[in-house]
Amino acid sequence: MNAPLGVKVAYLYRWSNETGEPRAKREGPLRRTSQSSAVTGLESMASSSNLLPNVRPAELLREAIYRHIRYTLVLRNPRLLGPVELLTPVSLAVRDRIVDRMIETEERVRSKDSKRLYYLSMEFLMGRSLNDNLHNLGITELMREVLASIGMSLDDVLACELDAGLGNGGLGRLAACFLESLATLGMPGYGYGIDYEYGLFRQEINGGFQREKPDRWKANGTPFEIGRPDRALSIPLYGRVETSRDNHGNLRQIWTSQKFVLGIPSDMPVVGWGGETVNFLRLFAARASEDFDIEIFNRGDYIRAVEQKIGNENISRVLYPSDSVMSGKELRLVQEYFLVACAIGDLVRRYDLDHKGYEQFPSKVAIQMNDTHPSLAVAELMRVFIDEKGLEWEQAWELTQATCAYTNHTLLPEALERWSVSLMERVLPRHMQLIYGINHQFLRSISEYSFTDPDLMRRTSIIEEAADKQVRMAHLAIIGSHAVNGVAALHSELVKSTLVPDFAKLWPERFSNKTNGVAPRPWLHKSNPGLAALLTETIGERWVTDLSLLRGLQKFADDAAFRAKFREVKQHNKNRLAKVIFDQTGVQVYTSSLFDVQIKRIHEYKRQLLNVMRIIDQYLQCVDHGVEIKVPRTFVFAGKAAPGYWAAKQIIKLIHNVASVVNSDPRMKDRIKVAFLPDYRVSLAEIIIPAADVSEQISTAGMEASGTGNMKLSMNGALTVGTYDGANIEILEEVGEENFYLFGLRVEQIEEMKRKGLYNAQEYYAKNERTKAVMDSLGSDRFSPQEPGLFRWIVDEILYRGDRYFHLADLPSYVEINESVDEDYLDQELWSRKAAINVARIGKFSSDRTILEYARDIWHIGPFEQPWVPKPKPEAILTAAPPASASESSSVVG
Ligand code: 26W
Repeated sequence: MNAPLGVKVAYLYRWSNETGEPRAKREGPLRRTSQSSAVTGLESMASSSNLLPNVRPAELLREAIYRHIRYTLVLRNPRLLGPVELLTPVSLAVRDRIVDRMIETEERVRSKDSKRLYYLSMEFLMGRSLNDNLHNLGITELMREVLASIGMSLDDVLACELDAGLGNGGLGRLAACFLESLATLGMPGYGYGIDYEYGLFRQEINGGFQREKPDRWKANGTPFEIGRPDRALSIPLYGRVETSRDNHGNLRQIWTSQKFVLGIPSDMPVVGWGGETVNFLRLFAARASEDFDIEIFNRGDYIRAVEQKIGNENISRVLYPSDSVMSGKELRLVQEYFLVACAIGDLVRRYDLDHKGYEQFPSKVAIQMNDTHPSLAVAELMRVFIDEKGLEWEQAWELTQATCAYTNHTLLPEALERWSVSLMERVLPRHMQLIYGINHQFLRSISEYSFTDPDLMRRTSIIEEAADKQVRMAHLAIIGSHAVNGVAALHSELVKSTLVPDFAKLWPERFSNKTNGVAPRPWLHKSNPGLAALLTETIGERWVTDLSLLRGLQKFADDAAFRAKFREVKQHNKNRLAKVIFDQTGVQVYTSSLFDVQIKRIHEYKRQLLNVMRIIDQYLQCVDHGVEIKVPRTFVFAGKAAPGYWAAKQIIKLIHNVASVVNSDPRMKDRIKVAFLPDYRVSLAEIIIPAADVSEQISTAGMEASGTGNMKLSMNGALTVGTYDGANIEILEEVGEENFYLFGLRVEQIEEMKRKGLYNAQEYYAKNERTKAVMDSLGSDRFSPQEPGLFRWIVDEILYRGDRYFHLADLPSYVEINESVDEDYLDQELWSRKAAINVARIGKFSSDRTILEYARDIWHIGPFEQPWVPKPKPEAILTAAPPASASESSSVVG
């Protein structure tokens, strides 16, 4: 170390105390403008003042790392540490800077008494934190330099961080992008979730079959999780409800004899671009409480009592790995309630810190429910208001409804949550009672319509009257919310027209669309540095926080020099992916081939099978009919199948079998390669997406609510081959038909065929030679010579069992559109023009835009326009001091 640390720290403190008041108060508005920016202020101080003589940011950072090596890890020689060991001290050095800003952000919000948004979700797919945080603080290169000075590569350290894969797919990653946008926009928005010990399983491939392994994501430490045991909550479960009278003689319901489990929060900081705002994701872990089951203890059965405790810590053990079929398992219901009770307990406590009474609650708190998984929030808020705060039903209901909002992410009937009434009565007796109350009040309110529509009450009731009565969670969420939205224009229409038409008619003003988006910092600026640099060089840097500015690129699509650079960037990214493919799968691909990418969960409705059929078709055309393949392609697949989803797992096996036949057939002259990259996750997506030429978005129309991978790929210069579904439609509208490869049936056609029973797969089979050949190859073991009959089920499913996903109806148009892709790709100038136009016109799909719409229409949280955030300056990040007022309060981050 160069100089005694204490000296420099003293400098920093003195410097920050100069004005004697917190920065927030000096600056006024929640969002600082670039003129009044504290960062700018700090910058000028750092450069012009002599308060920090000779202290370079790199030295400060190195010292911070050394300090953690010594005092956190208790190790002596930094040069002897490997990348895994360095991950923690490096992260902690960055975290210290972030914590200052987190405290400052909280002070700012509290001093302004701003309305806060709480985003409740069972899933947050955060990926790796260190890289994201360095990036948004603008100190990645600085860190690279610092680590190089001790002989370490930053990339090696970054690669040691295990992804926080606390989600299944689209819904979980959307939540992560939303948090990033909220922080970048300077909005007080916080994520609340579960601190799963195991995230989504790790996928290994064995003989072409998926094997699930536990995801020990915490194994290398989680330095960005800041434990807050002092904020623990006690969560009641089970027990029974008794009726008694209170002091005023009123009837009160008392939930009693419950068991208790503790919810222990940890905060993951969420750093906005430039580091001005640092929000947090608060994750709760379940811990046994002293008095979980007091009765067993009282009976003196100590060992059993401890065993029970261990059992209760299972609540936050593992993420449920299905994103399509609800499990109906008691543990999942308990998890959902655990999240909701922790979140509501915590956010009400935070509200209580600064407010008296609850009249203002909805003007200070917004709760967004990410699908129905946290929809018990409606009942829990009612319980807290009535049972704990003593409010009357009517007022509690008004406040609850004005606070909550619900986003729907799927129309698939098997994914809609229903819980059996008997299970809910046992686990959550008080909530069941409240749900009956809510339902009763709702049904009474619509009773006037029963004269004209006697069936209306049965259809809309929260309780489904079946042999085993069920609670329909979507109905609870809709009735308990003031706003309900879908995630793409088509999807939001389908929510109204097919999912809940009765509610849409009752309350048309409650329904809206909020088309998804993705965060451009992680998904473009960070993960595609080559393209980012080209964009900045061409149109300036402001696109990073205002993606609509990418339009300025449009005229450069006609500039041959620009296109050449654009192609060069893509080539570089393809070379990098080719190495990863080889390392992970042993498949050698040609970097000059077209990279055709389908990366997403494996699902029949997403139709990976359609993609495979097309590959088989090309293969058969080539080897059986001598048709020349004009454009060499590399087909890249990645994605996990839910462990209990047999067909999806078989599709993974099929991809592998087709890959091994096609990749090794000399007649193909290496023109087609197929690779399945195992263990799809955020950090792998960051490598695949920048390298894609073609993005496969080929779901059966009406089934993909939105899609977000489609946006990421297009944003990175891939052209979409897609159906008229989800957000594909809006991407098509933005980029223009001539820059999008559209094929397949539309929703109305699918609906009509379903209604009239018109879809006959056997007809498609009989009338199309190539379709027939593909199906026959699947039935004939051509792709399973060692495993006879392996893929016969596909033929049965598609030809004889009605195929809900209309594969054969869309196969010919899919094959045909791919011929246009080939033709266009042969003309590289034409192709890169189209790809560049895609990037230029993709601005709508920034999650900043999405968040601004939620803020304006649903949450009523400012700012309502996107501010410009200046590029972060390392000096400011490294030399910023803790806020002067930090010592005044012991609990600044509440
Ligand atoms: C209860 C089991 C379960 C778990 C997760 C059912 C359903 C889900 C999610 C709602 C599935 C999901 O991730 N849906 C995806 O949400 C994305 C974000 O809005 C959309 O882009 C995808 O189209 C949609 O499939």
